[in-house]
Amino acid sequence: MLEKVLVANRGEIALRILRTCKELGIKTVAAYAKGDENQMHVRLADETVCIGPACATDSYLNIPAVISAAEVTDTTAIHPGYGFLAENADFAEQVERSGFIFIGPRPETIRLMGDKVSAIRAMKKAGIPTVPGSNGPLDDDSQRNAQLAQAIGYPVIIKAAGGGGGKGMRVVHEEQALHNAISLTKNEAASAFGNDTVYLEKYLENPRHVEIQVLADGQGHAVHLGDRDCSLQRHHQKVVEEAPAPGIPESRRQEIYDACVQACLDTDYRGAGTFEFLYQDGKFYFIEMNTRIQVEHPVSEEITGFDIVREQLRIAGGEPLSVSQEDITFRGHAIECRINAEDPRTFMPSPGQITWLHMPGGLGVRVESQLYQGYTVPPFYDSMIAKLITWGCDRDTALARMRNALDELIIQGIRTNTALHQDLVRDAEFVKGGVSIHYLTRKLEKG
Ligand code: MV4
Repeated sequence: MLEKVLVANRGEIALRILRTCKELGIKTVAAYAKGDENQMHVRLADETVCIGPACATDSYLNIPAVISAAEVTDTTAIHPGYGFLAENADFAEQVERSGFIFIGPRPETIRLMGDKVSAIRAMKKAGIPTVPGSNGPLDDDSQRNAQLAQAIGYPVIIKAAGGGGGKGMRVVHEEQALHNAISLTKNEAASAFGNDTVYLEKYLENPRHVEIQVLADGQGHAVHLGDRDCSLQRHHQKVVEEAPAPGIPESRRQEIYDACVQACLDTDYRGAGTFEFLYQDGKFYFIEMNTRIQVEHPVSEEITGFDIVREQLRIAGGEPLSVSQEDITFRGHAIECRINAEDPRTFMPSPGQITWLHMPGGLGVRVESQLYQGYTVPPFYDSMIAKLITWGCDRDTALARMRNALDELIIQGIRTNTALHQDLVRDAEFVKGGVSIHYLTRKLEKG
């Protein structure tokens, strides 16, 4: 087992990682930015190191600062959490070259998946269903590109290989607009990602976002922890997630699970990972792979009773997977609501001090949050301040418990999106299950 883990993150995920380390008897180091001295995980860590000013570029994103913190504390391994340096292949490489263990996939894997063109190629080769498309970079031959788009059929979508998570994409409805869309996306991609490679896919007009959680040890073993539906999102920010995805036929589900596990084995994947799919008309289409622990991992933990962070730490320590697929059983349904410090009308961040706080509780209710009464939400980081997760033996029970949990939640002093969640868990279409990625945006447009 790892002796000492440095947590290179903040907020709820830093606390989540710290808790499992403590549970396993692993010593902890909190690498924190100025202003985060009073974060709960910093108070609870065995050692703390300030890695720079509040601005993330100079602290949580500062590779030399994080590695220096590991050096001065004689850390064994570094957990990057999500966001910040979690999917930075150069960081993972430098961590390893400095003699520390990076808790995550091998740097080559992070690099492979970071380039969406190479990720799609690798997954297609491993037998994962992908979206019909260019299966590679587009060149400057506008006649060839027009032929390709024609063959695939409009609408098509132009995506940047260096993008992901909604950045660097453009939908094209007709040949007339194609050439210009490619040029514009190329230019944007060059300045945003330093890589002007773009590719083309059939644009799926009304899909759901369904993803598969996997764990692999890089020693010939891989398992899946089922799927999650993350279709309720706004501006590419997920708002509600649930597991399992409602209404997917069992046979389809099993096919895609098997394909994902096989792809992990084929690519010698190591660590926790997520295969992102679009799901439309009963079919799965791979779009991206995430090589990190994700915000929504608790819903998979709730339906399996399996600690994903614990397994990440074990894998990083060189141990084989602690379970085989038959040991993982699925029970009930889990839902997660992301509570953000934001204005309910404008969605602008709402930092400030929390003057009154009451967290919900009860059977099947889990709260993942760094908050406490008197906590000040700084303006420098992501506005997510809590995750409310409920479990029930079926979806209706999980939903009923979420209604209660949201009604019990009190956060005063700042504005939050709690009322939006209270509305969503009573929304007839959402309650039915299986809404598309456009549902929330359209609902908000209607007012
Ligand atoms: C798509 C798509 C439709 N067709 N690709 C957006 C984020 C990035 N991960 C991929 N995205 C999309 N790719 C094809 N071929 C629609 C989206 C998309 C989306 C995907 C998942 C969750 C929310 C979304 C919101 C808008 C667009």
